[in-house]
Order: sequence, then C-alpha cells, then structure tokens
Amino acid sequence: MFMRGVVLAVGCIALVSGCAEPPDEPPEFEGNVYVGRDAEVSLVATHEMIEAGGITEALYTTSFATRFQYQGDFGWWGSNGGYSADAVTGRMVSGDFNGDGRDDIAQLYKYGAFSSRVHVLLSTGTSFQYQGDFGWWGSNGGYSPDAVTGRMVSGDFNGDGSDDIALLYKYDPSWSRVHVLLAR
Ligand SMILES: [Ca+2]
Ligand SMILES: [Ca+2]
Repeated sequence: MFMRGVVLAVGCIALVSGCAEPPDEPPEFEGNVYVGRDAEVSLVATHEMIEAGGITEALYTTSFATRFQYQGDFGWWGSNGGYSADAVTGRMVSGDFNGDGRDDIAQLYKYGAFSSRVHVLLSTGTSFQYQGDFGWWGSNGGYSPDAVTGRMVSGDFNGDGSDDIALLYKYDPSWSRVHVLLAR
C-alpha cells in the first residue's frame, strides 16, 4: 500500500509540472530508419529548408531503388543438364530460409506423381548456391507435387527469423489443408 501511494504522488507532480504541455520544438531526427526486417535505408537529412505557404520544412533524400540492373546471361545459378525447369513450374518461392538477411529460393521439384523434393538455392549476395538434390525436405510416396502447384508461398510463419514454406494441398475439389515446412 505504501509503494502504491508513492507512485500516485509522483504521477501528480509530473502533471502539475506541465508534462501534458506540447514541447516548444519538434524532436530532432537522428539515426537510421529500417524498412522491413533487413533493409536499412539511410536517410540523408540535408536540412535544406524549403518554404511553401509560410511553412518551413526539411528536405530529405533517400536511397530507394528505382531500376533493375541485368546481371548477365550466366546468371547466379544454372544447370546445363539434368535439371528440368518444367519440374518446378508453379512451385518456386523466395524467402530468407537460413536467416542470414539475404533472400534465397526454394523449388518443389517433381520427380514423379507422388515424389518430390524441395531444392534450395542459398544466396551469397552475388550468386545462388545449390544445396543438393536431396533438398531440405521431400517425399517419395504419398505427397503429390501437382496438388500444390500455384499454391506455394513463403514467410516467417513462426517468427523465428527464418522464412518457412506453406502449401495449400488439394485433396479433392472441396477438401484442402495448408501444410507448413518450418526452416530449421
Ligand atoms: Ca538467406
Ligand atoms: Ca520461421
């Protein structure tokens, strides 16, 4: 009871001393602004003051991208034989699957009607590194890759910092389930 009384008294003093009054000047901007989870946008405050209609405002410049730069025909990864692009049509997603801040690629590769594996291409920032035919997950029987074509997405569904995969699996025209592959 004594502690509660002290807290109430401090609160009253703060109100009497004018805590509710607006500050004379707006707080000065300092530091960085973060957009999304891993994109750091450096705001360069020029403090170039412009006046319009009697209102003075600070002018800011940003470093947002406005174009794409082609990285060459060789690409960041490829296969000259043995890897069918048709086998992953509609089952290719991007996400930061190893949580290093760079988005990667995952492809559910169809080996047969009920045989598939999730191949992963980890980004180094300048190329993709194929993580092998065995992939990060797969099924040799009972799981139809065709049942999730066009219904595969990625996101950090459990909030641990690594993106995961969700697949809406069609069992029949009126029965489906969202299957989840958590990145470990
Ligand atoms: Ca990554
Ligand atoms: Ca996750």
